[in-house]
Amino acid sequence: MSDPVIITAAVVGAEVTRAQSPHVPYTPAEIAQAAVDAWRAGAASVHLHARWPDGRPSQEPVHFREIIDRLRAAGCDAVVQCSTGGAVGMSVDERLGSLVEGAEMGTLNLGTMNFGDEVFLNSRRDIVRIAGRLRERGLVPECEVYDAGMLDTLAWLRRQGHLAPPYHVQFVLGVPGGMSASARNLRFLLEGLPEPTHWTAAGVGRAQLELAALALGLGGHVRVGLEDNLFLAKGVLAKGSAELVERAVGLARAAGRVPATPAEARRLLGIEASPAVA
Ligand code: KMH
Ligand code: ZN
Repeated sequence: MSDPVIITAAVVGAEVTRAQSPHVPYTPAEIAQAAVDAWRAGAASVHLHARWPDGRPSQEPVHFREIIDRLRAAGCDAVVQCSTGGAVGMSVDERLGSLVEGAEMGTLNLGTMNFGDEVFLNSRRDIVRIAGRLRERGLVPECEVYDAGMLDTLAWLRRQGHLAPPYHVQFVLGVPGGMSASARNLRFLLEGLPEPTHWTAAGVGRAQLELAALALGLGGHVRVGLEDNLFLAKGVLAKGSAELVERAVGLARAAGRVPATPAEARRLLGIEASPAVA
């Protein structure tokens, strides 16, 4: 029997805009509602970014605090994972603003890369600093891997004692500048994972569906949502991340996998405390 599958909803990200889709949430209330809808659709975990009301990316603690307060007030007990990646061009100090009380996990991006036409900077010194902050706060790191060499950085972090098992790796494939979202690439990356690791996969753009199906078949967890993909089908915008989660739930069941509850996700990820919800 494989583990239940943790479906993570990445409901907003830092890059997609309302010019691309009217369904991209911006305000803390909209982002919280998108997270609650995704949780109702079957997501056990939510990956959060924040925005200013005009849509610019925000790592302001006050925005993250409001999103978390609102989703808990709505009875949502999903695992809350806050992005420390933020948006390209932000300083590490700014990026760390997301790690507010109520966060349970934080992302740890494992290297510098081209990100579209820009450069997403994550020096080894920065990575160690973010890993240290996650440790201080008792947050579970989700290691974001976009390219094969980042697994060597993971190995280095382990050797240096910056990360403790079990490890949790998110393969984000299909970012222009990182590895493409192919079955061959995912299989190759999986060969480089240390034990014990939980892994999950997110395909960018139209690869979201295919990579989710592949990850489900290989025993992994999946991430879907508007951060990575705005479309339900060719030319059909998803009305929100919940629709993409619903589709992932259907794929999981078809693959003989059971979507994890938030409590099961916490057990798998080693998160001890449960949040207080309304
Ligand atoms: N917005 C990307 C540059 C994360 O959340 O940690 C970084 C990102 C990764 O989205
Ligand atoms: Zn993100």
